[in-house]
Amino acid sequence: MVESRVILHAHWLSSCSWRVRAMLHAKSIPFEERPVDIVKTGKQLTEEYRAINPAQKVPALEIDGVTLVESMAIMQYIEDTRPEPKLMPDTALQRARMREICETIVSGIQPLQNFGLKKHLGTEEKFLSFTKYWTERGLQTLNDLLAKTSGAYCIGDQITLADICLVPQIYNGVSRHKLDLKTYPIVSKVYENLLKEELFQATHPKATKEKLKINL
Ligand SMILES: N[C@@H](CCC(=O)N[C@@H](CS)C(=O)NCC(=O)O)C(=O)O
Repeated sequence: MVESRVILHAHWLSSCSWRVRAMLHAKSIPFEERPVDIVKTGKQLTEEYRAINPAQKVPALEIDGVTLVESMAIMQYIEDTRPEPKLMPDTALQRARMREICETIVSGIQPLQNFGLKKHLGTEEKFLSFTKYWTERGLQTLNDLLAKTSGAYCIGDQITLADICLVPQIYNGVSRHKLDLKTYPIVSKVYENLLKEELFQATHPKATKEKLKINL
């Protein structure tokens, strides 16, 4: 394997960035996080950043001499190249269950609440009601899926990619969209269990903001 410095281009509060940050932490891969200001200055929309990620979004990961984009592709690459500790279940059925949860979040919720949509949805009010609707539908789906699969975590008692997708998305919903998790008791229980894990405390946006000395 080519050895090189690992650089995560990310935003401290971005849920997709948190997925990759957690993945790197779980696998004990040392990395440098380079902040991309996607909120105030819109650095992601510059030509300079486009050369890093053609989608002009975070995250992007420089690893093993290549640059990877799309958080799920990055997570799978890390899992494939650094198999320990294992973050995928053993059976094909459980891996499919894990991906149902990942897809519900990655395709079904996150893109429909990404703040990049804001300027295309007219008013703040329209943006908020649009994102709230799709997030709530997604959370209901997750609650139903978790009823079949969860133990302490999304898939039984093993931390998997599903948990790494779940925590950042629920944190977003609760902190930004002020969603009440009481309506989704299984999501709420799994989320609370996961938040206690060192993996999510160490990679939490607040810890990251402090570590990177980001002042807002
Ligand atoms: N499917 C992409 C989504 C990336 C994405 O939407 N990133 C958001 C932050 S979580 C972003 O960069 N938003 C800024 C924008 O859309 O301009 C992934 O999983 O990496």
